[in-house]
Amino acid sequence: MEPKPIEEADHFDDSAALNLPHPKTRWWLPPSISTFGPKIDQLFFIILGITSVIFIGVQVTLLVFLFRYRARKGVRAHYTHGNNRLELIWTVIPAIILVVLTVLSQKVWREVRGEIPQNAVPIQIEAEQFAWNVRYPGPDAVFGTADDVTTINQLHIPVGKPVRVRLTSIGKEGKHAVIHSFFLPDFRLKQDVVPGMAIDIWFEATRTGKYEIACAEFCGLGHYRMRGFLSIHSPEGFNAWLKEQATDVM
Ligand SMILES: [Cu+2]
Repeated sequence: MEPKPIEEADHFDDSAALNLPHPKTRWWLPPSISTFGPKIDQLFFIILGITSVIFIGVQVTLLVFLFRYRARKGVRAHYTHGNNRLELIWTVIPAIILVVLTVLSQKVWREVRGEIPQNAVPIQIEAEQFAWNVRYPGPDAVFGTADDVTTINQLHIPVGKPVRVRLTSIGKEGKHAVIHSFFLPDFRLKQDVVPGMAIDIWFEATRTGKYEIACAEFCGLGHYRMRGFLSIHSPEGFNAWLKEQATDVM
């Protein structure tokens, strides 16, 4: 099922169905719902196009040569020193393609991994074996105080606003701090969570709905159940949710 666009789903309700890949299209990419997702997809399609053309060209040439230069009675093998012009062509063209891809990728990379927007909503996520501990600073806007809002495996964010997530890995109750990977397939975003490091990422949703968070790094026997949920609200819905959570804390 196509996830509902913002216009139709601006009043997010918590019982909204999880957006899972449609059985018929699940072999392909899920629709992208982040601001930078379409740019990453575009790069992917450009690279897929170039490599497909080259792959087919190489395979066809291979077959033609296999047939044309097969062993035949009375025909001696021909020794060649190579062809400088051909070699120059098949060196320069890939070099140009790589430079173009580098420039295109760098532009997207800078957006995704560069400076985090100043107005981003701050959130902290501590990954443990085998859950995502989500923390909001609460009404005082300071992390680590009594009014912090915390959830387990439930990340709530507003649509159309950048969100900054600080990722850390913790070992609780005798469990190990290990490497996890915070993966939002629908956002085209994946970031390793490394013990001893605090890694900031950011993203902005372009539509509301409920999506999955996966741990994409094998982190122990319970790795398969390290699944979280991302609920994308309208900005008003998000504030209402946050307020509700904050009063629960008090
Ligand atoms: Cu994990």
